Amino acid sequence: MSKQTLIIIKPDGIQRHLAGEIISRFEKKGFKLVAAKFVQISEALSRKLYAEHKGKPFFEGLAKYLSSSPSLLMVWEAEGIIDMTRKMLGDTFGYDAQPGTIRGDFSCSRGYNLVHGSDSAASAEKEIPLFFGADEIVDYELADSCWLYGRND
Ligand code: DAT
Ligand code: MG
Repeated sequence: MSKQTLIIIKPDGIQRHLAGEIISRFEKKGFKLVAAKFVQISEALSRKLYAEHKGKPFFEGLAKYLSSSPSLLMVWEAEGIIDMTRKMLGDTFGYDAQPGTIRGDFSCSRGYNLVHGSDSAASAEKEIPLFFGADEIVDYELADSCWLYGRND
Protein backbone atom coordinates (compact mmCIF):
# COMPACT_ATOMS: atom_id res chain seq x y z
CA MET A 1 0.00 0.00 0.00
CA SER A 2 2.98 2.32 0.20
CA LYS A 3 2.40 3.26 -3.44
CA GLN A 4 -0.87 4.88 -2.34
CA THR A 5 -1.80 8.03 -0.43
CA LEU A 6 -4.98 9.53 1.01
CA ILE A 7 -5.71 12.98 -0.40
CA ILE A 8 -8.61 15.00 0.99
CA ILE A 9 -9.79 18.21 -0.62
CA LYS A 10 -10.99 19.77 2.62
CA PRO A 11 -14.09 21.97 3.09
CA ASP A 12 -12.33 25.20 2.11
CA GLY A 13 -11.05 23.60 -1.10
CA ILE A 14 -14.59 22.57 -2.07
CA GLN A 15 -16.22 25.85 -1.01
CA ARG A 16 -13.59 27.86 -2.86
CA HIS A 17 -14.19 25.89 -6.10
CA LEU A 18 -10.63 24.55 -6.17
CA ALA A 19 -11.37 20.81 -6.45
CA GLY A 20 -10.86 20.71 -10.22
CA GLU A 21 -7.63 22.68 -10.00
CA ILE A 22 -6.22 20.38 -7.32
CA ILE A 23 -7.27 17.16 -9.06
CA SER A 24 -5.85 18.49 -12.31
CA ARG A 25 -2.41 18.92 -10.79
CA PHE A 26 -2.31 15.28 -9.68
CA GLU A 27 -3.68 14.07 -13.01
CA LYS A 28 -1.17 16.07 -15.02
CA LYS A 29 1.70 14.80 -12.88
CA GLY A 30 0.68 11.30 -13.97
CA PHE A 31 -0.73 9.85 -10.77
CA LYS A 32 -3.44 7.20 -10.96
CA LEU A 33 -6.76 7.84 -9.21
CA VAL A 34 -7.88 4.57 -7.62
CA ALA A 35 -10.72 5.68 -5.30
CA ALA A 36 -12.91 8.72 -4.65
CA LYS A 37 -15.92 9.77 -2.59
CA PHE A 38 -17.62 13.07 -1.78
CA VAL A 39 -18.89 13.16 1.81
CA GLN A 40 -19.23 15.33 4.87
CA ILE A 41 -16.72 13.73 7.23
CA SER A 42 -18.05 13.24 10.77
CA GLU A 43 -16.39 14.95 13.69
CA ALA A 44 -15.54 11.51 15.11
CA LEU A 45 -13.71 10.47 11.95
CA SER A 46 -11.99 13.85 11.76
CA ARG A 47 -10.63 13.24 15.23
CA LYS A 48 -9.39 9.79 14.18
CA LEU A 49 -7.66 11.15 11.09
CA TYR A 50 -5.89 13.80 13.16
CA ALA A 51 -5.36 11.64 16.28
CA GLU A 52 -1.63 12.49 16.30
CA HIS A 53 -2.60 16.09 17.18
CA LYS A 54 -4.89 15.20 20.09
CA GLY A 55 -4.22 17.49 23.07
CA LYS A 56 -2.78 20.33 20.98
CA PRO A 57 -4.56 23.68 21.27
CA PHE A 58 -5.82 23.62 17.68
CA PHE A 59 -7.15 20.03 17.76
CA GLU A 60 -10.81 20.83 18.52
CA GLY A 61 -10.95 23.57 15.89
CA LEU A 62 -9.27 21.28 13.37
CA ALA A 63 -11.87 18.52 13.85
CA LYS A 64 -14.69 21.06 13.57
CA TYR A 65 -13.26 22.58 10.39
CA LEU A 66 -12.82 19.23 8.65
CA SER A 67 -16.36 18.15 9.51
CA SER A 68 -18.02 21.53 8.80
CA SER A 69 -18.89 20.97 5.13
CA PRO A 70 -18.29 18.27 2.46
CA SER A 71 -14.87 17.06 1.41
CA LEU A 72 -13.62 15.10 -1.59
CA LEU A 73 -11.66 12.04 -0.49
CA MET A 74 -9.36 10.27 -2.89
CA VAL A 75 -6.71 7.59 -3.04
CA TRP A 76 -3.97 8.31 -5.58
CA GLU A 77 -1.32 5.84 -6.65
CA ALA A 78 2.21 6.11 -8.08
CA GLU A 79 5.74 4.96 -7.29
CA GLY A 80 6.98 7.46 -4.69
CA ILE A 81 3.53 9.04 -4.30
CA ILE A 82 3.96 10.21 -0.68
CA ASP A 83 7.07 12.32 -1.27
CA MET A 84 5.72 13.75 -4.50
CA THR A 85 2.29 14.69 -3.14
CA ARG A 86 3.74 16.23 0.02
CA LYS A 87 5.98 18.42 -2.14
CA MET A 88 3.04 19.38 -4.33
CA LEU A 89 0.94 20.31 -1.26
CA GLY A 90 3.66 22.58 0.16
CA ASP A 91 4.28 23.57 3.76
CA THR A 92 1.44 23.20 6.26
CA PHE A 93 0.53 26.87 6.57
CA GLY A 94 -0.50 28.58 3.37
CA TYR A 95 1.44 31.72 4.19
CA ASP A 96 4.67 29.67 4.50
CA ALA A 97 4.15 27.46 1.49
CA GLN A 98 6.24 28.03 -1.63
CA PRO A 99 4.55 29.47 -4.70
CA GLY A 100 4.03 26.66 -7.18
CA THR A 101 2.65 24.36 -4.50
CA ILE A 102 -1.10 23.94 -3.99
CA ARG A 103 -1.08 25.63 -0.58
CA GLY A 104 1.45 28.22 -1.73
CA ASP A 105 -0.67 29.18 -4.70
CA PHE A 106 -4.13 29.12 -3.12
CA SER A 107 -3.94 29.48 0.68
CA CYS A 108 -2.71 32.27 2.92
CA SER A 109 -4.24 30.79 6.07
CA ARG A 110 -2.80 28.89 9.03
CA GLY A 111 -5.46 26.25 9.64
CA TYR A 112 -7.43 26.33 6.39
CA ASN A 113 -4.93 24.80 4.00
CA LEU A 114 -7.20 23.19 1.40
CA VAL A 115 -5.86 19.68 1.24
CA HIS A 116 -4.71 16.77 3.35
CA GLY A 117 -2.09 14.29 2.19
CA SER A 118 -0.68 11.33 4.12
CA ASP A 119 2.80 12.16 5.41
CA SER A 120 4.34 8.64 5.32
CA ALA A 121 3.60 5.15 4.07
CA ALA A 122 2.66 4.17 7.63
CA SER A 123 0.18 7.09 7.83
CA ALA A 124 -1.34 6.17 4.48
CA GLU A 125 -1.83 2.59 5.65
CA LYS A 126 -3.72 3.86 8.71
CA GLU A 127 -5.65 6.65 6.98
CA ILE A 128 -6.93 4.98 3.81
CA PRO A 129 -8.95 2.29 5.67
CA LEU A 130 -10.64 5.00 7.79
CA PHE A 131 -12.51 6.08 4.67
CA PHE A 132 -12.31 3.29 2.06
CA GLY A 133 -13.06 -0.41 2.14
CA ALA A 134 -10.73 -2.63 0.11
CA ASP A 135 -13.59 -3.19 -2.36
CA GLU A 136 -13.79 0.57 -3.05
CA ILE A 137 -10.22 0.80 -4.31
CA VAL A 138 -10.05 0.05 -8.01
CA ASP A 139 -7.24 -2.00 -9.55
CA TYR A 140 -6.56 -1.09 -13.19
CA GLU A 141 -3.76 -0.17 -15.57
CA LEU A 142 -3.17 3.33 -16.86
CA ALA A 143 -2.76 3.08 -20.62
CA ASP A 144 0.25 5.44 -20.58
CA SER A 145 2.12 3.91 -17.64
CA CYS A 146 5.08 2.94 -19.87
CA TRP A 147 5.47 6.63 -20.76
CA LEU A 148 4.97 7.86 -17.21
CA TYR A 149 7.64 5.55 -15.81
CA GLY A 150 10.02 5.52 -18.77
CA ARG A 151 13.71 5.06 -17.89
CA ASN A 152 16.96 5.10 -19.82
CA ASP A 153 18.98 2.59 -17.80
P1 DAT B 1 -0.08 18.71 7.31
O1 DAT B 1 -1.51 18.92 6.93
O2 DAT B 1 0.87 19.53 6.49
O3 DAT B 1 0.32 17.25 7.37
P2 DAT B 1 -0.08 18.65 10.22
O4 DAT B 1 -0.34 17.18 10.14
O5 DAT B 1 1.07 19.11 11.07
O6 DAT B 1 0.08 19.30 8.78
O7 DAT B 1 -1.39 19.37 10.79
C1 DAT B 1 -2.67 18.92 10.41
C2 DAT B 1 -3.55 20.10 10.20
O8 DAT B 1 -3.71 20.83 11.43
C3 DAT B 1 -2.97 21.10 9.22
O9 DAT B 1 -3.39 20.80 7.91
C4 DAT B 1 -3.44 22.44 9.74
C5 DAT B 1 -3.66 22.24 11.22
N1 DAT B 1 -2.58 22.74 12.07
C6 DAT B 1 -1.35 22.18 12.25
N2 DAT B 1 -0.62 22.88 13.12
C7 DAT B 1 -1.40 23.93 13.49
C8 DAT B 1 -1.21 25.04 14.38
N3 DAT B 1 -0.07 25.20 15.06
N4 DAT B 1 -2.23 25.92 14.49
C9 DAT B 1 -3.38 25.76 13.81
N5 DAT B 1 -3.64 24.73 12.98
C10 DAT B 1 -2.66 23.84 12.81
MG1 MG C 1 -0.31 15.76 8.65
